[in-house]
Amino acid sequence: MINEGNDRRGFSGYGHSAAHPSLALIKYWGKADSVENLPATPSLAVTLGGLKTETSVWISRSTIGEIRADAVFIDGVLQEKKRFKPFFREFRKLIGKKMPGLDVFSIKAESSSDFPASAGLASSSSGFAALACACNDAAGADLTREELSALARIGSASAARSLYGGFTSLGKEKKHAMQLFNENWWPEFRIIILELEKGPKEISSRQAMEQTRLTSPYYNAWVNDSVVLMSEAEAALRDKNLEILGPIIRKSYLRMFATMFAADPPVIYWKPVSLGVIRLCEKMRAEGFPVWETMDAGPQVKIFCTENEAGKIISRIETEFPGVRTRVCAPGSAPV
Ligand code: 2P0
Repeated sequence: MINEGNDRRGFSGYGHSAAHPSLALIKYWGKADSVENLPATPSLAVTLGGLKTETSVWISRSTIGEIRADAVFIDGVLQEKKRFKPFFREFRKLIGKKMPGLDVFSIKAESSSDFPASAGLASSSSGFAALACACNDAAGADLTREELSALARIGSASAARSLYGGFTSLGKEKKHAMQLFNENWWPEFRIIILELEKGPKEISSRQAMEQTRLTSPYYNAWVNDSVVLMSEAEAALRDKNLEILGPIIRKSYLRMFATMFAADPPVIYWKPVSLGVIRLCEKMRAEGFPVWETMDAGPQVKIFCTENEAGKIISRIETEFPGVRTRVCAPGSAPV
């Protein structure tokens, strides 16, 4: 919200947004362009209704010649500027085009999530989506959803998908994501998030992706194959058929990790407990439960199932892995 009305050079504003993270069914792993942050693979994801990041942004005027640094705090801790620089540069470019004369300002953001950050729970997706929306709100810029999605992508490619509710896709080398189906389209679809380890990941997904791209002999095969998996998954999702979608989800995450394991040095996010849960999912499938797991850049495991099965699956996990925190999510909405 702009507080100082017509005097564009004297403007200041406050904005707020809450966004849900985006969990990939078909994985993005690898960049086609690391400056523009364009994905080398297409991805298909669900927005997670049960988890959220809230962000407040304050924009304040700088007089010509005065330099005020931008600052981002996550849970009260000042973040490294480098991570946010390209995002803020892009935001200023957009504002400069839409609202000439409004490009000299500094930005302060405060963000917190109701789930652990940098632990493979997609906090950068909800983080940059909420930051894009809160910046837009603070500047009163009326950026379109596509512009916001492309802006969030500069921060983190998965964040482009968090701008939409329900089931989303981000095409190979595309600038913004799109919604495939909204959050009410498959109301029985559930995602169980297992918090197996709390600490931050040992290697950032950005660094791990680059290491994989540069050194894994399987990287090109992964990129080519992901296009095939994407079209198969879109068709299964359209039919709301978990029996067909599940095995495709499984291929996507296992093939992503196969390329990482083959990197030099290898990238290994898995912990013994992660494999334990994967084995339990196999066992439950053999017993006839439609449960399909996935993993991301961290040791946590996420399980896809339907509403009817969620309770039984959780009690089984609690019996075999006491102390593991579980959260059940339904498809979530776009940022507010
Ligand atoms: C995804 N992941 O599709 C994949 C699957 C992790 C595994 O997107 O470098 O934080 O900021 O664009 O989006 C995590 O990577 O990476 C991710 P950047 P991002 O959700």
